[in-house]
Amino acid sequence: MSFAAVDLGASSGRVVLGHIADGRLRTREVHRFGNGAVRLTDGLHWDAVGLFREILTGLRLAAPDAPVSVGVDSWAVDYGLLDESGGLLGEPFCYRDSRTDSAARQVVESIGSAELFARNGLQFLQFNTIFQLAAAAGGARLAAARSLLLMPDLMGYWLTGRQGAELTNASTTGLLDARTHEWCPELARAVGFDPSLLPPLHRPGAVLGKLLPHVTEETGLAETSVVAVGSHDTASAVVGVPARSPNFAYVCTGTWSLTGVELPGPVLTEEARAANFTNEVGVDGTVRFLRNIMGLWLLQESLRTWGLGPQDLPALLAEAARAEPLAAVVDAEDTRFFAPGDMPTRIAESCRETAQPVPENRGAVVRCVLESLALAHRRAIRAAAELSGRDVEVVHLVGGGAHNELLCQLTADALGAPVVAGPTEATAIGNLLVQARAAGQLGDLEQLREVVAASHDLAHYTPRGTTAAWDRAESRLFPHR
Ligand code: LFR
Repeated sequence: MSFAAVDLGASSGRVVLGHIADGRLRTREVHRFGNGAVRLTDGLHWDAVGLFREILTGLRLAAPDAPVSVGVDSWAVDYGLLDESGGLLGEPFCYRDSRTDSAARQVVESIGSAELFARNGLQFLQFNTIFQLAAAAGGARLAAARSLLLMPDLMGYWLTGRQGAELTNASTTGLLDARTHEWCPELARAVGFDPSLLPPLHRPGAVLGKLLPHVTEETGLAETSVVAVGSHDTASAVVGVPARSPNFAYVCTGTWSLTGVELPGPVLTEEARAANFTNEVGVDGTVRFLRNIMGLWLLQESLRTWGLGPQDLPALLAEAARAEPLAAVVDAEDTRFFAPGDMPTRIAESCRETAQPVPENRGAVVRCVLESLALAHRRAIRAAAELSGRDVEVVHLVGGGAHNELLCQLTADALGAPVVAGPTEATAIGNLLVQARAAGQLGDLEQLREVVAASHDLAHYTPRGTTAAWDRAESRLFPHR
């Protein structure tokens, strides 16, 4: 019995087939495609229709294996608005669009950050859906809208004709109650948004429905259902962490580094709010207590600034490995790095402001980026452990960064703790395993993770030396904390 995972990332998407055999998950990528935001006259957008076309292409390529189900995950918070006939009201905005710059602060000032955190449990990120809606309030599109669908739910709607909101992704909107996991109509109204536009919630594992006839015709898939997975990519990625005990932290790498621990319930203390931690809902009602760290976006945008591509990365990483250790580090949670643009210049500015030497060449910039990420991973993991009371014995680094040996080693060094790297495709794997379970093949999360551990070669990194140099680098960068 095979399953198809559609995993949409901010810089690429893929369709992956998987099936369970002898307690292992065998996967095969059938389609990979590029993705990226496009600037139009009114701001930064995603090409939602283009993404759907790529999904259809991927499903057509998957058809010979006749997957019993398809599950879709993507990055969080972004949405499409539908009119009363179900038509899309304009291309969805990308969360990096600057229209939320001031709207987010205004909402926090009017509701109060303590009140907001007490209700939705989220870290302040200026792009949370609630702030995007505040920025859109009063506009023509919202006035014409009859429903709001998050990106994977929009793709699910186009596949099946059914509208709904999958819970893990709904938890990133800022409109979900962190305790009851129900929509908060009062928060929606507070930002001028009509809560009746929010579709009914469903959980990972729910069957959404069969493919629409024209989708069947287009793809050649006849009996396939669409099944809800952890449709927030980070929720699926954490399912795909090969942890063997509860005492682990994770770093889900990609455009972002989502860094924290998995808990049975939210931590809604004042300390957690002040430390800007988030409580996102995971598969099986778990909570991801984490912070968003800028991640490999810093590297991707540096490459773009230099006119280089992914094929140039190995040479740059080799230069970075030879560069002077801990010459300069920047704060990888600093919002100056959020918008697309010239990262090497922003890094240089940050180094000057903190009285550190400016990296002199590309290898030194890459070294600075990776060490800054490693330091940010350490700070988030230590804070997560302290604020939640969870012991952390091992750090699992999953996603695209697991290929980056220098990043993995530096993370182990900074923390003085072992790092287990892999799988790189944790998100697609988590997506597939939840579908396999919906088909009756697997049990609890622990069992899902046993399958991951049994199916993938993992790389183990042990810390080199003491953390003294990292302690010095941290106090140089954050002298008052
Ligand atoms: C990772 C991710 C993060 C979310 C960010 C924006 O791909 O989903 O979890 O904070 O993208 O949606």
